[in-house]
Amino acid sequence: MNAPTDPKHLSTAELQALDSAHFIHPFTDHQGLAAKGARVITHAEDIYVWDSEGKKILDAMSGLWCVNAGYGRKALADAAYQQMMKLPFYNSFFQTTNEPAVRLASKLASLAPSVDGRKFEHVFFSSSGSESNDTNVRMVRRYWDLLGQPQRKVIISRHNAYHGSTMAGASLGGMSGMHAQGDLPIPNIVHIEQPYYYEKAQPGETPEAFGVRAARWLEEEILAVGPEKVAAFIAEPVQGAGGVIIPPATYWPEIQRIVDKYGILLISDEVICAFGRLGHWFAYEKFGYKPDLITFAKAVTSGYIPLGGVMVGDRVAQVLIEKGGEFNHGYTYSGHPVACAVALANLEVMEQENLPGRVRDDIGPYLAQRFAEIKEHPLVGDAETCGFVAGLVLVKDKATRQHFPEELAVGMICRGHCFGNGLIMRAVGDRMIIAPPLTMTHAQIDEMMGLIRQALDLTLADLKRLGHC
Ligand code: PXG
Repeated sequence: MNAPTDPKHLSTAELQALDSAHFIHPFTDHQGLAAKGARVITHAEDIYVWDSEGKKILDAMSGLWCVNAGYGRKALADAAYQQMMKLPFYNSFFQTTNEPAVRLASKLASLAPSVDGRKFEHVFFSSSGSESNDTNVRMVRRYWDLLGQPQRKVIISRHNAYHGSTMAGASLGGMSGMHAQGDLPIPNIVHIEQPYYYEKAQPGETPEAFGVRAARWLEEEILAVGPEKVAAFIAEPVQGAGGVIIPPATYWPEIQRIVDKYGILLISDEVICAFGRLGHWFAYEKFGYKPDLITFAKAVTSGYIPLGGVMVGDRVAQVLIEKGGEFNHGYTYSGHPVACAVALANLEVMEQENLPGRVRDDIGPYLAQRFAEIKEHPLVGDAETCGFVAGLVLVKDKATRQHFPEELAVGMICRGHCFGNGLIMRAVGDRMIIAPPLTMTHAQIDEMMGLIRQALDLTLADLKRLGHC
């Protein structure tokens, strides 16, 4: 496209034309998007974003599971500005360090509680969740090599898990659509079924019984692979991008029993679930299990600047540090001073406003109560929350749990009505999901629930018109 006449003032149409001419978006059908033009988001405040046409939208997805402290936080912008003026960048290779990275590592260590004497005193920094999970694969393999068990290479994950989009991240993830493009997974990564009670339980099976049965799929897989070859199990505490799949209470304790029995490492991918999302700084606290490695990213800075990393538990840290010598792994931006300064400011805001505690004791229970009400809607088969994430499933028949035909893409119909009404809610197949900022008031939760109900009513009206209800 020709350069715009006034490059300082681009209209929506000009931005959309430049966008489709030059910007390849993640997970996007480029031609399809070019035909209609991308929505241009221009600014944000509190829990709302605005598009270039002036439309105000309630962002019930916190950007992309990131903006836990809400938009418009001056303290975070100030921290970035001051750090950029003082030291915008220096690397942490070659025996150097910087103050924000040191302070952040020690802050994160202080926020991660020890379980049964197992501590998290070390942090490895990256810039994203995907990179962090690549680091996990490297670290896990290094750990077993150093212990003289190099045959332990296999990492077990779950179908429909999301662990990122790099070669290792997408391989650890269990998204068949991603595996189909690019000859994935890479070797030595296998997947078991997810603990999705609504879909996978047998008739009459209680959530408690299902939770134990689902966890035992891990034991079956360990035995099938050969226990001496298994290096680690990786899982999200609550599956996020897979549709907010909340495991029954019995699932994690049984997983812990199994990983302990076979001595394999446990990786808790908390890219979505950490930093208050489930009412705790880290999600393993909520479920009471004992990970060896914890992946984090997104809300560590509330998404204001890219930062990720791995909390390295004692078990792995001791081997890497005491036996390891040089670990030939790291990123240019590991311990980036500006990103770390923003993370420190973000964690301070979260602490001052007690956002994890608010989720646990106040807005989490309130959201649960409001979501329970939405279960009565004729389209909603099930609706559940965990802390400040929530999901509901759209069904044709509540009694038989019958789904709508896949080609109808009912989730996309509902998502369209959400956008139309000024609400950002994600559709994952037939599941509609939210992960709003942790700053929401009760009144804002009510506003959001009103918009969700409106979108469900409009979806139902469409389905009736199309003869599906
Ligand atoms: N692990 C988990 C659990 C995630 O949710 C990643 C790793 C990868 O993080 P990066 O920073 O590399 O993207 C994620 C990311 C969605 C969606 O559609 C979710 C994510 C990313 C993009 C889209 O819900 N989660």
